[in-house]
Amino acid sequence: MITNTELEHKGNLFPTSLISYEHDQDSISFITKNGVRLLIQVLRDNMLRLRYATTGIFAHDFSYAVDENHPHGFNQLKIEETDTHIVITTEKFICKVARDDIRVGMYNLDGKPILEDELGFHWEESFEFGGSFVKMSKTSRDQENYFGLGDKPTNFNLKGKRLSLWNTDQYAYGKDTAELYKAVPFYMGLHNNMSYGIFFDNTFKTHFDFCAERRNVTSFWADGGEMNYYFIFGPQMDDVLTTYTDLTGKPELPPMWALGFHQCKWSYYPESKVKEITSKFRELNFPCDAIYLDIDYMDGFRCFTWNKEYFPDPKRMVSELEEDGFKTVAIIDPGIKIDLSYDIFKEALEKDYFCRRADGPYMRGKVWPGECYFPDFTNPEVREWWSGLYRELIGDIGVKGVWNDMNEPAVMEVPGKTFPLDVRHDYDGHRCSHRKAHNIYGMQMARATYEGVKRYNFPKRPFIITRANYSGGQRYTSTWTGDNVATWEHLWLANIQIQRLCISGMSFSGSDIGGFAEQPSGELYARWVQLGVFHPFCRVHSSGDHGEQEPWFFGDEILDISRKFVELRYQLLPYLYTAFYNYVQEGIPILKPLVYFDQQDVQTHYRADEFIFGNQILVCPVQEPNVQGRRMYIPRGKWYNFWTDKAVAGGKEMWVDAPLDIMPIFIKEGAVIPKYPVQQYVDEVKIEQMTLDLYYKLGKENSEFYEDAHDGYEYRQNIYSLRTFKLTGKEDEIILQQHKSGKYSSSYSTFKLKFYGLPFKIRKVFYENEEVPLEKLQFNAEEQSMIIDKEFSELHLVG
Ligand code: MIG
Repeated sequence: MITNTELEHKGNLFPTSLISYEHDQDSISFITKNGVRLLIQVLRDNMLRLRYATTGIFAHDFSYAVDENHPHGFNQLKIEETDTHIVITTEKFICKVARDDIRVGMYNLDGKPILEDELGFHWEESFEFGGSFVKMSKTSRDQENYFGLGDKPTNFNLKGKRLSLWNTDQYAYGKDTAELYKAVPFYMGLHNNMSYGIFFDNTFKTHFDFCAERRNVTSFWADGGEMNYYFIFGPQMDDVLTTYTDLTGKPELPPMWALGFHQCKWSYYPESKVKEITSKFRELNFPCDAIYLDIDYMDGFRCFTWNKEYFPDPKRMVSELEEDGFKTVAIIDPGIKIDLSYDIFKEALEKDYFCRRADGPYMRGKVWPGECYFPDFTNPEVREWWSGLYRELIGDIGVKGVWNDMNEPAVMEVPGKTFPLDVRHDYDGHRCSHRKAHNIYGMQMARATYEGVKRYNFPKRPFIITRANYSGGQRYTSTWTGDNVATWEHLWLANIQIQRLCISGMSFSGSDIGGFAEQPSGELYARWVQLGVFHPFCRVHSSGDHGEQEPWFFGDEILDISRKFVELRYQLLPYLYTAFYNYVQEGIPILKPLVYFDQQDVQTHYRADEFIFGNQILVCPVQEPNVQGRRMYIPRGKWYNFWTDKAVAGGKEMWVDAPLDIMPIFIKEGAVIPKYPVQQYVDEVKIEQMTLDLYYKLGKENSEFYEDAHDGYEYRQNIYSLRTFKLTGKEDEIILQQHKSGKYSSSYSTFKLKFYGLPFKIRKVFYENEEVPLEKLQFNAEEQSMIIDKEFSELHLVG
């Protein structure tokens, strides 16, 4: 562990002056007098990769994070020499390497500094583990701010923080807990309206200091491995993030039911209890798509078994639940009970699939089943075996989703709560110790789970949720923020953590709504549901010994408020699904923190309560008890209060009413929001008509609406529909144009258009340039609505 001031660190070694460099295609290799090699790879016009080898020799290049199909290639590369520097210029920015000490600086094309090395690369050799602590420091500008790093439970803006990444089971963690379940060594810096990203792809324990130790220095370092990082230039944050997500990969579309409301608890058993819960949802008309089985469904916590006393016929139960519109999701942990009468244990033992200590014994640790061994998920053969274990659970019994927990990996009652560092791993043929494999263990488990669920659920899409993860893990799985607590502070944290995960490439995430540990008041529960329905993953979960957390537990008022918001989520499913499509296609985060939405407005740099859901809905949770409203910042532009339809001009903070049944929601002017009718679960009813809510704007705004079969893979064969709506508002006219691509044909034939904020009364409607009498469109003057064929291409509404 390095805690001392960098400069006090006597053991630090530094590169000396450059003796030569070589350029070969996309790579430039620099070598210093003391044998340090720096390899700069030009991956895209806005992305370089920098690797340093202290001995001049690089280890075999391998990364779990980088998507093998990531786009790369550049338009321009120029290399020039000056007296002091070697200068690399791409189409987007300039990188200078100093002859004196190979310190690196990045500049925009006008020569303005984006990011410059302070000490730059340095390292400290470790005799103990036979590698080096590899370190990097950068200068920070006064106005510079920092965002990212995955699930960290701290202020959204990271300036002034020092954090480390070491996946840890943190029951009831708190604000500023340094290490949580995930390791996402990616952050974005922003100053002078220029944003850049750093992805430090090193799976050892990593550390980040954002001006905590020294006001004008940011540093990152690792307890081993290679100084290997990617520099991505924006200047827009969305360019940085989509480039990062291109590099580390995007998931496939989830089945739409995975975006519904989910109910979970540790644990629902026996079968009669599960049924009692699901029936109650239907009886109370409270929409719900999934029910979760936590560890007690198993036989003595043995993975892939069932407790036959509680669940005598799982296949029948799962299919009955399915008939009632519930998908079943079951938990699977990594620890395999040491038990020679347990097939899976025996097989793994025979095949030598368990992790071993340095001298040969198995890694033995206590988790829920008692003493366990742990499969080495970093071995491709083990992953393949693990995938195959899902045959019965998914293929035969019909469970639709799998929940991977405890995969930090967590071990009970031992120092460090995880494997000791000497444990050996295959690391896909790059044998190493746990020091290097720890942070990707959970990701590789989720990957094997994904492959298995996908295989046995095919041609339907898989749903996986994991607690531990590493950069790139978004390709395989969704995630949640682990064991939070039923407090107002944790509601505040959940809001920040999910926004942070969204700008760390992991949009498909949510918190345990209501809090996992302890019990929420009805008020806290309602406020948390209000926020949770705007998170990409929406699940109530709680720990069994802390009472009930079903929506009806807190009385009718809370039930009604919760239902009202969950119904809103179901209405907005087509909008959320479209945002998901943008995430899957382009890497655009589903939630957009205000700084991401409008980085030019410096007011946003310290804002974290408010965020944009999708592209056009502004949301701000209420995070304290006993209030009738709150102050919030409305970003620049004009917005409509969703509840009152009143327009407000943004760029300022204002008071917004929010009694308990209201959470502040605003719609961007010009938006076209697609809505479903309320359903009790996805695909409960055939959609006969879609509603489009149109919010008047003087000027233009584009909106999108993506659809497909909600499950399956036909969308990849062009069987989807992507509608782009272009709204143009004038003083006394509104024009709506539609462009459609893809071959999916939806079940409904008409749109119900509802207008908000029109400054005129609609007198005439032109449909494809022909006037149509208002009655023919079932025009409703009071509601400002009309019915129109879904395939229209142009509409003019004239006042
Ligand atoms: O040691 O499976 O975060 O969601 O309910 C606790 C029981 C293990 C921790 C998970 C939580 C889950 C619980 N698990």
